[in-house]
Amino acid sequence: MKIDIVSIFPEYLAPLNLSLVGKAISDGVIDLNVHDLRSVTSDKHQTVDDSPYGGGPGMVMKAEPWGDLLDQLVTQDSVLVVPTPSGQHFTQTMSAELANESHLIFACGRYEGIDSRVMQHFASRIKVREVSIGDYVLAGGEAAVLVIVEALARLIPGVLGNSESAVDDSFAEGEMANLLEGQVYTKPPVWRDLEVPEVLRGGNHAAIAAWRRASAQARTAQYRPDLLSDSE
Ligand code: 6GU
Repeated sequence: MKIDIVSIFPEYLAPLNLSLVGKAISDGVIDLNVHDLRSVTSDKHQTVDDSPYGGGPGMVMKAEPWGDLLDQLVTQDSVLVVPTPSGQHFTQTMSAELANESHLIFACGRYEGIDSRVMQHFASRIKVREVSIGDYVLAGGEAAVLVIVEALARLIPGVLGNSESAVDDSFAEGEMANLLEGQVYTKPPVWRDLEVPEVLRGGNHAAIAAWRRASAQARTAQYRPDLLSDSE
């Protein structure tokens, strides 16, 4: 998969070279490039923003630099992803959809957002998705892109090893679908007087599966009762 990220703070994306995404990049599974929006400006101050039409506080990112830089990156197969608190909620389903694409371009807005004509124009050429990672406001799209790229990268075939498979994840498909993951334990069997549940230390696989399901249901009831079906 090819990923291009456009930002006025390209250094903000440096952590993508670490850990799981970093490994996928060095393995050649992901071809990731970060671009500085200011590289296409030609004025002395490398201006990328201006005051909003209609008045009001804050600044809006200008259409011209975005159009010029995106023109260099866009191909027939590109999907333009625009992180914004006013976008569609990012979910595991959307993550899997994006993981299936061959080319993602992330446009990181700052200030009050990007001139809407940029999204309108590129929507007539390629798929455009405006995406929010939750109900809170960030100062810019960069932190959201770190979240979205890490979430989708682990769904690309070959990125996770067998031992780290994504099939058991909270929000994955299957028997535990729509339940949060329950409690997990490792050695030692007793730590500060706290014991690992007896059933997990035995070899009864049906009993272990039942215990895990009950643990997942209890956690879901505590934190996300909205996810529980009537039968649960
Ligand atoms: Cl994707 N961007 C910004 N700036 N703020 C957000 C967000 C995205 N998602 C939630 N808040």
